[in-house]
Amino acid sequence: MATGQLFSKTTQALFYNYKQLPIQRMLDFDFLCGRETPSVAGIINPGSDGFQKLFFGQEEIAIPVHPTIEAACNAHPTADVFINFASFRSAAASSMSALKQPTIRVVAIIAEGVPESDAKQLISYARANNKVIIGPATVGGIQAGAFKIGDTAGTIDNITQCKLYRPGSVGFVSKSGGMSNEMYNTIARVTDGIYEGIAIGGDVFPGSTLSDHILRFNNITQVKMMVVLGELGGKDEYSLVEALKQGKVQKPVVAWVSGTCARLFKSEVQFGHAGAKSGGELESAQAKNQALREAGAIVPTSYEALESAIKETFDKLAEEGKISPVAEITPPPIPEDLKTAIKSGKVRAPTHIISTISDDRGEEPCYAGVPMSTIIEQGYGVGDVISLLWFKRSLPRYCTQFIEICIMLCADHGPCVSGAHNSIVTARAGKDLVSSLVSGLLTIGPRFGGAIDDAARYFKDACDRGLTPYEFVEGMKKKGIRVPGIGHRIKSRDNRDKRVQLLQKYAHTHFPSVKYMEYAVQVETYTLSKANNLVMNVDGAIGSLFLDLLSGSGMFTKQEIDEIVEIGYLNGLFVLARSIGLIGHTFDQKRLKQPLYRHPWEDVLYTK
Ligand code: Q5B
Repeated sequence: MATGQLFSKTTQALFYNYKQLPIQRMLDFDFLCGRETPSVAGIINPGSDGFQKLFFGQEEIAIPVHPTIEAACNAHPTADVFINFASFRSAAASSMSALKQPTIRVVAIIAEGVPESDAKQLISYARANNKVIIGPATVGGIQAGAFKIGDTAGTIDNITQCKLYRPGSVGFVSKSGGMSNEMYNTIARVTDGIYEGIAIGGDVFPGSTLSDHILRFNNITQVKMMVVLGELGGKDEYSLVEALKQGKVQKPVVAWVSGTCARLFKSEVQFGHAGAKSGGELESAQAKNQALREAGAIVPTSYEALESAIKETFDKLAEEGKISPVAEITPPPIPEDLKTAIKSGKVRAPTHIISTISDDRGEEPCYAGVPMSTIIEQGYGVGDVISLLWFKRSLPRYCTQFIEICIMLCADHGPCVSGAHNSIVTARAGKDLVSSLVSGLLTIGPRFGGAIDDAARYFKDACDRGLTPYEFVEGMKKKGIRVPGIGHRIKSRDNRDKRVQLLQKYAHTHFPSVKYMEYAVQVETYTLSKANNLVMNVDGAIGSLFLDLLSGSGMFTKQEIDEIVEIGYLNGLFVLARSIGLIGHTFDQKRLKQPLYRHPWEDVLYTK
């Protein structure tokens, strides 16, 4: 790299602490400048690794994420700039660790409020080891057309307006980051633009000083003139005064120290930056402006006159032929983010998902339009929530209570049924809760617990068509289909399923009509004439009674009932209910510290 240069068009940085916006702004700047490689080589996000997807022009790129500074430096040995977005609490430690890496040459510290004692240690280490610190309390810096630190120069629109996508002839250094944005604009208006701009930060002890950068600019051939924006407080400007007096700076320097208004206040005023307070006459803006003027800098009489001073200096250099006109280029347009384009109404994009049951975008989630606070304040139960999320409406209390009864009655049926057995075996194999639960749920189907929908379908069809139980059952037999909702492994005519009886009793008391359930009872009477265990089971009771709920409540149209039966909502009741029991069995096995289950040989018929 040429003498004095901090950056070039191939400089790459490591970015400490993942901050999507400033990194994306750096990459957008790269694209604007026609860089071939992204200026961010890697991200350090303490404790995590992987990749972060960002845009480089229109292309998405994956930037590696590293858990430590050392790992990032090892992985990217040519990245020599460290951009530190750590908080003021950890900025000093991480900056010191970066300075100690042999590959790191420049460290930019963005955080404001870094303890002064820490800043002093960083400065002395950097000076002793020939490294450069920009900051703390800085926005960073920019080499036009080449490399930019974080948020320097703001939005892409501002960067384009200030022509920062290509180098000009002015070296600029200021204390304030905010004012540097303003000055990029001013300089672009009256000169051929910035070559390099640095904000050293407003702390009392900046990592590098105004004169450090002016002396550096003096050695950069492309820089033809310098602009300095100091501020009241501290003595930093005096080192520049010394350098000017000693003849170390050969190029014109236009300077202004802001804060001349401080004298209008009766007492000492602390301006925005930690270092921006006049500690005495020597540190006043007036004294520093005067000293700079006397040392040979071009110092206007007011901030307003700064722009013309810069213009006059530039025009003079141009007249003398010391500045040749910069070839103007049109930078490529940065593709707009979809979100921004949608917001501005420029484009529309199709959605990929449609949802009608809940919405979490507002102040509180809503189930079918009912806010969570209403659900709680008005004492809704699980049955009401199921009504809202499954049926998209509030059902009368007798219906939601029926739903809750179904859930309670089907929550468990002992450890020997298929689902519980599977969950128990899975839990004993050392699997986690979700695996154990799911292995039990997977047994729910046409034989076990999952016959509710089919029971509703077949009972509805047969009842609506006016088939006699004989015609219905024998018709099913001819087709080789077992009547869903009929039959049980342990229940029988003399050992009825209590759950079925409880459901029937509830419906008789609360439902306006139990037409489908009565039809199912007639079917059961017929099947019991064939075999003792062909009783109505819990699936049959829920299936037939839910048909009565749907048609008797007056809350559903005929079409909606057909759709519910066709889609098959009702097995959901068994799945939901039995999850409670399967979770219980899983916890039970784990609590009992049960070992791996192995089925006994004696219980298997080995045959050929
Ligand atoms: N046969 C449930 O059968 C079971 C017949 C039938 C006409 C029928 C069987 C069945 C329909 C599906 C159903 C839900 C497999 C059950 C549940 C939850 C549970 C479970 C728990 C809980 C039982 C003997 C003879 C054969 C068959 C005939 C049987 N069922 N005919 N329609 N429905 N039902 N499932 O005892 O001439 O000898 O060939 O599939 O509703 O899952 O507690 O355990 O809460 O966890 O194994 O309550 O009924 O009888 O298969 O030996 O058949 O009866 O055709 O006739 P079994 P099988 P044949 S509730």
